[in-house]
Amino acid sequence: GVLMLCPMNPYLEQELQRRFNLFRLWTVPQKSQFFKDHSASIRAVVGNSAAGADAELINTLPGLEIVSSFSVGVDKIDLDKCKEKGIRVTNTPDVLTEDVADLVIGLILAVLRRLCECDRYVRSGKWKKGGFRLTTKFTGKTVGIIGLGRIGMAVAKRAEAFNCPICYYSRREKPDTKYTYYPSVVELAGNCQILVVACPLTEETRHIINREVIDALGPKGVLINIGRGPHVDEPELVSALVEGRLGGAGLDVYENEPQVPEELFGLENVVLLPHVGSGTMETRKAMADLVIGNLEAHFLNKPLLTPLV
Ligand code: 8YV
Repeated sequence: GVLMLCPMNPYLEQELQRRFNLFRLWTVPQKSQFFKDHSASIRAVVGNSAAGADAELINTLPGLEIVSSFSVGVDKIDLDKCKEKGIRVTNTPDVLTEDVADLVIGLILAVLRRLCECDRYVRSGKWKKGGFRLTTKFTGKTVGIIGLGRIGMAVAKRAEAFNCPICYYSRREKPDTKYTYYPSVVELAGNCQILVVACPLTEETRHIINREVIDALGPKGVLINIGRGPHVDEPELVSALVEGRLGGAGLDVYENEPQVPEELFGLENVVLLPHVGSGTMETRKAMADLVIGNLEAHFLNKPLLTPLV
């Protein structure tokens, strides 16, 4: 049996249903009874950015062999516990890199050029009473990237086309890039106008955007978060934006999704997206095919396509 933890993608659901004995956890009326009846037969779990195999679920499923996540981020999975128990883990890297990097550029332009506010300006008829006020140029601004992995590199490549100097923070300096390295996030924030969070969420990167970093970025700085909500100390971000201590923000992720701090709703220098970084038809299909491909490889004793553990 394969256990899907929450609804993610109709194509994925349909293809899993076709191949396996599929259980949909969100449709189960009585979870404890369900686990009593089926725990022993469940060999695979399919989760995503919202729901993963935590220690409790892993302990409930004695026959669990593989966790295949419909996401690149695996912060909802207890990787140590999986390692310890010999449970395999796969994710969906690469196929979503371009969409997420594209969206970073979209968010930067939306914040600096006030695209959403401009659209509202036209629709509400305000244009007839006068033209839109001036905004801020993107081309040539310094872009700082936290995490120069697949997504971070794809953001850098795009920003280079806008003639932006690129700098980055990561645990270690990357030997084969020409981008400027800063050994701390505060230094990075102090030396860029646009700060992009593109690293995995771990114990070390939780609240990597704190008050000190926000102050270093300053009233002309813009924060872009396409990583995970908990990368940011959200109350600190909200108060900095409300008090004008930070120039603006483009956010795709939040600490407590789908809850978004309502203080942000009235701010025109903030663009709020509902976690759609990978949300194109093309990419979600490719992600689904990877989830299925990993499960099939596992059950056929073949090498996994994108193994993490
Ligand atoms: C979500 C993501 O997984 O890949 C990730 O880490 O956050 C997204 O792609 C997607 O919304 C499906 O839940």
